[in-house]
Amino acid sequence: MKVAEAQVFVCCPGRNFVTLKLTTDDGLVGYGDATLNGRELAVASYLSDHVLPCIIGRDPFQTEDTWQYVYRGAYWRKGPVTMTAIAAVDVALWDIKAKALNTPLYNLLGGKSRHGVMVYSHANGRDLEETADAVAKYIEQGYLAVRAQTGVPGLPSTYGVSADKTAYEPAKAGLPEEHVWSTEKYMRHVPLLFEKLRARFGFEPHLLHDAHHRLTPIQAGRLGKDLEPYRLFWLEDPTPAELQEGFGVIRQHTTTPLAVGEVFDSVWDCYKLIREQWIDYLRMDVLHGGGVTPMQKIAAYADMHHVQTGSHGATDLSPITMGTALHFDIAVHNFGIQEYMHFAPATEEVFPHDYRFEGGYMHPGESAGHGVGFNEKLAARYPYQRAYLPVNRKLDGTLWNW
Ligand code: CS2
Ligand code: MG
Repeated sequence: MKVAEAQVFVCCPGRNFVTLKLTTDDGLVGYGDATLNGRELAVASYLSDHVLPCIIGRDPFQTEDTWQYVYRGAYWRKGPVTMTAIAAVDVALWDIKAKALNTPLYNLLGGKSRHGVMVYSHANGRDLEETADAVAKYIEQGYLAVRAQTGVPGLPSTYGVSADKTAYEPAKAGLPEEHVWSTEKYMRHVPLLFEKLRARFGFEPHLLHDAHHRLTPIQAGRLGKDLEPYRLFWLEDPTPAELQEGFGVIRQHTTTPLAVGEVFDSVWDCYKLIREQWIDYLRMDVLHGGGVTPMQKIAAYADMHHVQTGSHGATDLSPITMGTALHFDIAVHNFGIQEYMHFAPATEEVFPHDYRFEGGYMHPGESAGHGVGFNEKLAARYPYQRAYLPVNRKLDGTLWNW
């Protein structure tokens, strides 16, 4: 069996996605996600112009050798564009391999280690009341875990909160929006949210929060300490992680569990965080983390250090990534939790899938492969629209982390 054809599709069913389709000489098809929010065309070109000519003719069963070939063979290693492209190839090959063996992908990753994949979804509101009502909605739907993000008095907008109570989608057509930020206002307000949520819902629901890279380590230590009475499942992206030692500072001040890694693309972004047990959950995923092949190894390294997985699963990772992640999640021993943001109806139509939500858990399907398809004809109706994530400035105009 050989890879005979490789095609890249860029479409915008609700938002932009980049999809790789590999077809073998005996007609088997594998799909990979190559979406990088705000830089989609860079990945499409990296694939089409540089990687895919080298994939034609390769044996799709050779996932390890192919991954090493496209990683080491490029000479220029790592980075979100490179690793997202590599992930698309890797996932498409795993999809083909599982289909060729007529088995769900999880059976090639160790088989089921649990009956379901616990997920969390996103509740947000412009004020504390609206946010608490949004959390209530997810709990009523059976979610065992909910992420809560709320507007901050005195700020016109903030991360994770939609302006019109629809699902939060940060990437907008046109040039980047400019948002305004105040760490002080934010840090005073967030503990009030979780005090209210615990008073209303008790301590049964898992509650999560995303600080979205906006604090310094000592500010994150302060916020983590202020949140301790509310027993968060995790405080995510408390500070940017280029300096991994910064998490050691946070760790000295709080026992609130820490999660980081959705922007990581290799183990070198987190090996100290894991080795020193400076984090509790690793947010890397099978898309921006380079595929199933590296994520199995990184998860095993994390497992040795009491670190669990907490895969990124925002709407800017396509259903192909969600489907593949669920196969990975149900098999990996040190699974923690899976993010699951609801896709737009148009996205669901373009990417038919067999995974399902039930009682707070997601379940990968039983069809061969990762269980997610791609409707090329329908996708063609949604042409790419350039979109950017916002940028963020402090009250004095300093460009800060969005
Ligand atoms: C967020 C993401 O889901 C999350 O935890 O951090 O939605 C992130 O903002 C987007 O993936 C950026 O494209
Ligand atoms: Mg996040």
